[in-house]
Order: sequence, then C-alpha cells, then structure tokens
Amino acid sequence: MEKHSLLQILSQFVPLEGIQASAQLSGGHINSTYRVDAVLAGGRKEKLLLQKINTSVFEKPEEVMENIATTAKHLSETDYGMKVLSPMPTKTGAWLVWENGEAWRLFPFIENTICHSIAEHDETAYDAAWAFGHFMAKLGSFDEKKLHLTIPRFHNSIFRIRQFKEAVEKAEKDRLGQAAELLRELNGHLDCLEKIESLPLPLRVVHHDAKISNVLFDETNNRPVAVIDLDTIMPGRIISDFGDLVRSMASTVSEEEEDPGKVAFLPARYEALEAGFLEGLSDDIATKEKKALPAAGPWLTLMQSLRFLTDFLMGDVYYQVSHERQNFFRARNQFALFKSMKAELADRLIVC
Ligand code: GN1
Ligand code: MG
Repeated sequence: MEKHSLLQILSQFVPLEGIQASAQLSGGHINSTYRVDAVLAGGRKEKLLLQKINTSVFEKPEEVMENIATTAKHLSETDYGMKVLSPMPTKTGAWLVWENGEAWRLFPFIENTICHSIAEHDETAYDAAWAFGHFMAKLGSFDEKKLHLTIPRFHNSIFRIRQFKEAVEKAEKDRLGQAAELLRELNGHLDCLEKIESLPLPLRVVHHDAKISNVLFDETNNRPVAVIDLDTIMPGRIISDFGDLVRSMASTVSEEEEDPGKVAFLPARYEALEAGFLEGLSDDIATKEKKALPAAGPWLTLMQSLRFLTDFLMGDVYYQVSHERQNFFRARNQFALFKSMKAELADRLIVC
C-alpha cells in the first residue's frame, strides 16, 4: 500500500507526524491487515494495526464495528483478565474512515505476541480452547439480542447447503468437472448437517471464528493473551465456537494442506480442547449444550468444506486465493478431516 494513502487514512484517526515502517500481515481470508509503526504528535511512537474491511462480505461495516465496540467495552468492564482489542475512534468519534469507497479501522497493535496457524502441542490447544471458553463465559452476561446480525445465517448449515446447490447449478463445466468426485462424496453426508442443525440449542454471544490463529500468545511463555478478530461476533450457538476449535486444532495439518492423505483427526488433541473449553466456560454451559459438543467439530468442518467448495464453484468470489485450485484443495482437506473426525468420534455423536 502506498505511503501517501496510509498517511491520508491514519491521519483521520490520530495526530500523525509520520510513518516509520509499515507491512501487510498475512493470514486472514477476508480483510487486508497492515502493521504500522507511526510517529504521533510530539514524537511519540506507537504501533498500530490498520485494517481494510472487505465490504462485499461485511455489507454493513458500521454494524460490525458497533458489535465489536460494545462487546469489547463489556469485557473491559468485567474481571476478564485478558487483553481486549478495542477499536480506536477517528478524530470525529466514528469507528471507520471511508476512503475511495473503502472502509478502514484502527486498533492498537498488541506487542510481544505471536499467533499460530496450527497447534503443535496439546497444551497450546488446551490454552486456545480455554481462551475461547473464557471469552464466551465472560460475555454470558451480555444480552446477545443487542448484537447486529452482520452476516445473516452465517453458520446456518441449511442455508449453506442451499448456496452450495445453487453454485452447482451455476458452475462452469470445467470447475464442476474438477470437483465431481468430491461433490458426489459430499452429497452423501449432507443429512449430517441437517440433523445437527435441528438440535434445540440456546442462543448466546458467539465469536464465530474460533480458530487457533485468532488467539494471540505471549512470545516468551506462550500463554494466551487475547482473543482477536471479533468481526463475526453475533448471536449463535455454542457448537459454532467449539466446532471451529476442533476444526482448526484437532487436525494433523492446516486447512491449506493440499494432500488429503496427510489430513487426520487427532483424538488426544480433541480431549485437550474439550477440557480447556469446559474449564474456560467454568460451568456456564447447559446440559444440552454439553451433550452436543462432540457433534460440533464434524458439523462445522463439513460446513466449511461446503463453503470452500461453493466458492470454488462460483469462481472464487468470497475467500482470497493465490491460485485457481486453492478453494478446491481447502474443501477437499476439510472433507477429509470431517470423515476422519466422524469415524473417531462415532460413539459420542448424539446425531450425525
Ligand atoms: C474466514 O478471514 P478469516 O480467516 O478470519 C471466514 C470464516 C472461516 C475461515 C476459514 C467472515 O475467516 O468463517 O472459518 O475464513 N470468515 C468469514 O479459515 O466468512
Ligand atoms: Mg475472521
């Protein structure tokens, strides 16, 4: 990104004297993120995280920001004990700067932390799951009805099946051909999504992107420091967050691994995740929610496979890709994980 535009945007948030350094950070599939070392009025140096919101995914970015700001405020006012990533207001008190039709927001940069794209140890997985359970429990006293539905039906698997079927109808022959085998196999498992969707689970405040890379860890002692990326904080069900924990951590490889032969579910890792999540929740979980937990991983992972494949069939309109078959590989990876997970957890699944 050009320095001139960076200056132009940042100066609407803070009294800016200059920019020492800036770099784009990789990782997310949706927004674009930059770390900026800024010099503020009086020569004070500050590290900042500037983000361009993808407005075709988040059509109402103001509502996204309101959700983030109100939940962050709630956490800061409780005995949360972890760092809260609160957005920084503009000079006129807004949460966004609009520049050439693009929406930008700013956060402080949390220093001396790292984020992991996979969990290398059960302890790290336990800690990440604890962090998300704790986050959910501390937002248990926040009325979820106050949150905007920034992406309606986000984790509604019936809706995702419908989108998938529409994509199959509209897909170009070539992509349809490439995906033929996976399509056939996936179709045989869609009833699993429908069954889990029909479980009567209460609505609560849900993060909706509870993957390992959304926890910052202390770079010296690897303890969890903060839960980040509150873009999809919305009313939802417990299976969304536990499902993403299992999807992102109880696998031998990351979702980007192209060889499905390398993908396998890790049962011991699953036990660590369940223990950490429950510990973090500290009893803020209903009996029916607890019973549904083993179904969360297979449900969320299969839905993610469907979402990646839908995007592949639509010509990569949603997730950022660096090559043409990436969404197909991601979908195939997630389907392999789903199958391995379902087989290993079979005796604990109440449905599916
Ligand atoms: C997207 O951009 P990122 O990585 O935070 C997606 C999640 C998926 C995830 C797959 C708004 O999140 O739902 O689980 O990719 N976010 C949105 O890694 O669709
Ligand atoms: Mg996200």
